[in-house]
Order: sequence, then C-alpha cells, then structure tokens
Amino acid sequence: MSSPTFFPVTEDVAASAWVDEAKYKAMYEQSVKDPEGFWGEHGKRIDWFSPYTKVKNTSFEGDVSIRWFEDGTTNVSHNCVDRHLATRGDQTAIIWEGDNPAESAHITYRELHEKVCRLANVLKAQGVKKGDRVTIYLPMIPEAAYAMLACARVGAIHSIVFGGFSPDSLYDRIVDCESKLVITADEGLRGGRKVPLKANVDKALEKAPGVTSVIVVKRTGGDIAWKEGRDHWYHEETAKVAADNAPEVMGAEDPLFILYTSGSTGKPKGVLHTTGGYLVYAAMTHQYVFDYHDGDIYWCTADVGWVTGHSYIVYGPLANGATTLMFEGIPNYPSVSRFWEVIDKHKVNIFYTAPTAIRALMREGEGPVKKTSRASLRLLGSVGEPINPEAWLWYHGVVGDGRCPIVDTWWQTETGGILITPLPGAIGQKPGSATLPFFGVQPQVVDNEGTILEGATEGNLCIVDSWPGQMRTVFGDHERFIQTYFSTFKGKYFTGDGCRRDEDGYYWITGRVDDVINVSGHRLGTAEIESALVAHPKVAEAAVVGYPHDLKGQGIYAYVTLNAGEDPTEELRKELVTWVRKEIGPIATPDLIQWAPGLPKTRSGKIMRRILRKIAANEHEALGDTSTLADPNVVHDLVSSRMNRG
Ligand code: 6R9
Repeated sequence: MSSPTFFPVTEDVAASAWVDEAKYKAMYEQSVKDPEGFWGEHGKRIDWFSPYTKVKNTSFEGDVSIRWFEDGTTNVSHNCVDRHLATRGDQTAIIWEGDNPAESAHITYRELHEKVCRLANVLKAQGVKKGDRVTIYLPMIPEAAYAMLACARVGAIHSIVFGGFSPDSLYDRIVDCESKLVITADEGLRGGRKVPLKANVDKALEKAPGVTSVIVVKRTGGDIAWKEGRDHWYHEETAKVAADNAPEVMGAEDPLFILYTSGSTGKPKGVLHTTGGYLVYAAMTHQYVFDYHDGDIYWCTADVGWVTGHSYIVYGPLANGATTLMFEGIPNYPSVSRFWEVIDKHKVNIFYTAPTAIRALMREGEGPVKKTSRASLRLLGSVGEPINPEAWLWYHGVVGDGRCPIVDTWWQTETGGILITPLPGAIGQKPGSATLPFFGVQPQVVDNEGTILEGATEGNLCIVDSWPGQMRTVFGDHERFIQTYFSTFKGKYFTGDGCRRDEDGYYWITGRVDDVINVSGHRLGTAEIESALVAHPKVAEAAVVGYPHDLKGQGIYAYVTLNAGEDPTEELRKELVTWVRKEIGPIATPDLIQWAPGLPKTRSGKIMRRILRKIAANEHEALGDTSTLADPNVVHDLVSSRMNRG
C-alpha cells in the first residue's frame, strides 16, 4: 500500500484555527495587492510609543534599502515583557527544562520583568549604550533570554554565538562586530557533559582586547579562570542594581541583533535585523503558523544560538504573551524518550523541531515514543532542512498519533521569520512540501538566466518584494548584502535555495544551489571548512562538498591534497578531523576525508565542485559535462579511490 500523499485540513482544526482556507486566500490577496494597508493594520499588534505613519519603504534595486514602520518608536523588551504585566503578570512566560530531568523551573512574566530589568541595569553600569554590541555565548538557560531582552531594553545590539562554536569562531564574531562586553556561563551542560564556555571565552579574548567586561552566569560551579577587573559574576552584579529599568525608546529601524551565518564565500556574515518590522513579523507568524492561542504551552527545541531560537523561542512567543519552553538538553539524554517525556511533563500543545532530530529518533523505533502519552499535542512543526516524506509520515503517524497537522516551515536567518509554510486551518499538507507562502511573501521561480518560470516548474527560489522581517544589511558591509542577495537575479531577493513548484502551486524546497551545506540543520559554508583545512601545515589544497547522509541530511565530504612529501596516513586523517573541530567547532566535523592527489579544475583553475559532489554521492555515471576539465585523469583517479572505499 502506498503512503498517503495529501493530508487535508480537518474540520475541527479549521473550525478552531485563526484562519481557514477562505480567510487565508482573502488575507493573502490583500497582503500582496495592498501591502501598505495590510501591514499598516497588522503592525498594530505590538505597542508603539509613538505610532508610525509610514508603513513600507523598500527597494530591491540599486543600493537596496528596506525600511518598515520607519517613523514609529517602540522597544522590543517592553513588548515581550512589560506590556503583559497587567494582564498576565503571574502567568508562566518561560518553562525551563534542564539537561537533568530532575531540574526545571517556571518563570512568570513578573519574574521575567525583574530579571530583565536588573540585567539591563548591569549592562548600563558596565557602560553599555544604545547601539553598542554585546556578544552572548550562553547555554540554554533562562539567562540567555534575559540577556537578549536586556540588550533590547537598553538598545544594545546582541550577537549570539552558538555554544558549540570554537574559541576561534567566537573570536571572529566578537571582533567583526566590535563587542565590548560578553555574557557567558562558567560551563554549559548537554547530555550530562560539560561545555567549557568560560574557558573558550578566555581563549577568544586573548587576542581581542576590545572586550572590557565579561559577565559570567554560574551554571555548574565548575573551576574557571578569573580575570579581576574584567570578569564579573552575573548573580553578584544583578543583586547590586535596581529591579526596575525604563526601556530605551527605539526607532523601528534601530538594530536589534546581529546573527552570523554562513554563505557561499568568505567568513560568516553578520545578518542584521532591526526592531519594529522584525518583531511584528516574528509575532504574527508565531501566532498564525503554529495557530497559537492564549494558554497554549509551546515548545521549540532549537538553540537560541540559531535564528529559530531568536524568533520562535524568545521574540515571537513572548511578544504574544505565550508560555515558551526552553530546553537545555539533547533528544537522547538520559534516554531517547526524552522529548516525549518533556511533552508529557509540561503538557506541551505545540512542538517545533528539526528533521535531523526526527530521523535520529525514528531510528530507535516506535517503542520509546509509544510508551509516552503525548495527548496534549495539537500541532507539530519542522524547520531547518527539507524533511523527507518518510520522516514526515513517522512524525505524523507515530509522534502525533495521526491527529496533529504538521507545519513544515521554510525560512532563513536572513528572512527573520517563516516565509513558506502551511497554516494548519487553511492549507492541506503534502509530506515534504513547505506548501504555500505566508502573508506578504511573493515567491518566484527563475532559471539560471533569470527567466521567470510559471506554473509547475523547478528552478531557483527568489522573493520579489519585501516583508517586515527581512534582514536589512550585512553588519558593516552593505555592499556584500547587495552582492550576496540582490545581484544574481537583479531586483529580487535570491534565497540560495532551489525549489520545485507543483501543479497545486505548492513549493518543495530541494536544498541549497550554492556552496552552502546543511548538516543536521546547521548551515556551513564549504569555503569556511576549506580554509580551516588549508590552514593545517600539511595541507596544500582542499575542496569540501556535501553528500547525502541518512541522519544529518548532508554530511561533510572533504577532498584533501597534501603537500609534497606528506604521507596520507590514517593518523593524519584523524588529525585533520580534530583540527577542523578546533578551528570551527564540532558542528563542522568532516564525515569523510578523501586524499586527492589532484582536484578537478577548469583550465582557468576553478575547482569543479559539481563533479566532486557527484563523486561524493557515489553517482559516478552521472558526472555530466567534463569537457572543460584541465586534466580528466584527476577525475578518474578520484572515482576509483572513492569506489574502493565503498
Ligand atoms: C530557519 C533556518 C536556512 C536554510 C534554507 C534552506 C534550509 C530551512 C527548511 C529548509 C527545506 C525547510 N531550510 N528550513 N529547507 N525545508 N522547512 O533554518 O535558517 O539556519 O539560516 O538556514 O535552511 O536551505 O536556505 P538557517
């Protein structure tokens, strides 16, 4: 029997959801025909200190300028915290679930207010002013949310660096945005293992004298080094200051945060998001996509080090006055039932995770899922990479007991919020398809020459007009912003993703068409990994590609050419793997390293990655046009050694 390929919206879901099919169609149509009117209305969902009179002022041409609600003033921390105090001060804002199942906490909106105000006052006491950058390098503890909101409160721009990044990666990100202050913890705790966060900060700061203060949260109480004058305990400093703080008045276009993300070339870029449009978009998508209603318990399993954690653990849910669950641990600790146990423990209604986690848990069979109830679940979400239909069907049938719609949400760090997704009450689902655009989003499929493709087709995914959550620039490098996103297809935002559109207008994201790879939902630039490899004294040249990987979606495949006279030993292979982990972080660990006496190049010296991708994927028969190769023997050698490895 073949698997079902269409899951229509059920009547009960449609009846209780914010929008049904007819309403989606009407709202979508208004949103693209009259963006001013549509967003002018929906912009009011947040509090403004002084209201905007201009709604949209955007251009994808020339210098590219994106401004939303530009003359309004507001503050994100006020919207996520203060404005809820009157109506829901005693409601839980954050449920924190520790790595250890015996540890959890409930933080009310009133408590959140005090925590955020105190930290805001500490930041001010340390000399942080509006527009200054603050780097946050924290584990998944409530202090991460306090830190984000405290920065927003005083008008500082936060830059969160994922705790899995190495001291070198942290250093690059601190220096690029010239942070003066870093907020970290003594150690993180994941799956029972300690992560030496403070030690990593110490190492990063050896070369970054611009950082004058480090605020340290005591998480494990482990031994750490201390630099008098620079390092301060979070608990001591927050106890010294007042429990109240007036939020800074921010322009809608004042920056809120920088988040570094990998692209196809060069070092990671600082994606810059601003205040008003970002918050309106994060909050609105959170409400409609997850069909969030007052009282729901909502859980997104991402880390705040990624954009999903920014928009859908902290900003979107808190702007909506939701109860958001923050999980410190990992899916398989202490057992592979952990996710489902947490769902039962906290009666989670809405659950949002990544395909890589679903695939890993699927491998463990139904048993660990079925021994839990999950009766509280109403809706499931997926993000980070294409979800294969097999994993979708398992998520739907086993985790959701066939009851819960799945929202497969396609978006990017750059987009600030979800762009293509089902709305649970309006759009029937096809496993593997992100389905249709959210309000205000106009996707377009073009071929490599930029010709617009209509109807059922396949090509490069572009977005033709702005939406409020869109990034505004690359921090410190507007030219790179224009080059990266608006020059491939003039006048359009190019996503870097390929897609197929079917006869029903549904979008199926097929993955990156550039040199970005997606490993377990984490974005990595092949160029970054290559430059880490060639930094090793024995390596002459390296080319990195993604290849299909059962659990991770894509694995990292590195072709390495050694310097003359170096022996390609098993020991050196291991050394290179460790080297890359140290240079970038464990998420960039190469899965396979193949010794390559030569790399396939064009006569002008360009590495032909297309061929390397095929060899890595074991698709030796489909290498395509090899006529431009400078030396065809190179390919022959690589294929035979790949085949020998199986
Ligand atoms: C939110 C986030 C963005 C890239 C994006 C695409 C892939 C994300 C997806 C998806 C297919 C989905 N991606 N969600 N592909 N279906 N539902 O993940 O941001 O880390 O910047 O990655 O992830 O390739 O271009 P980010």
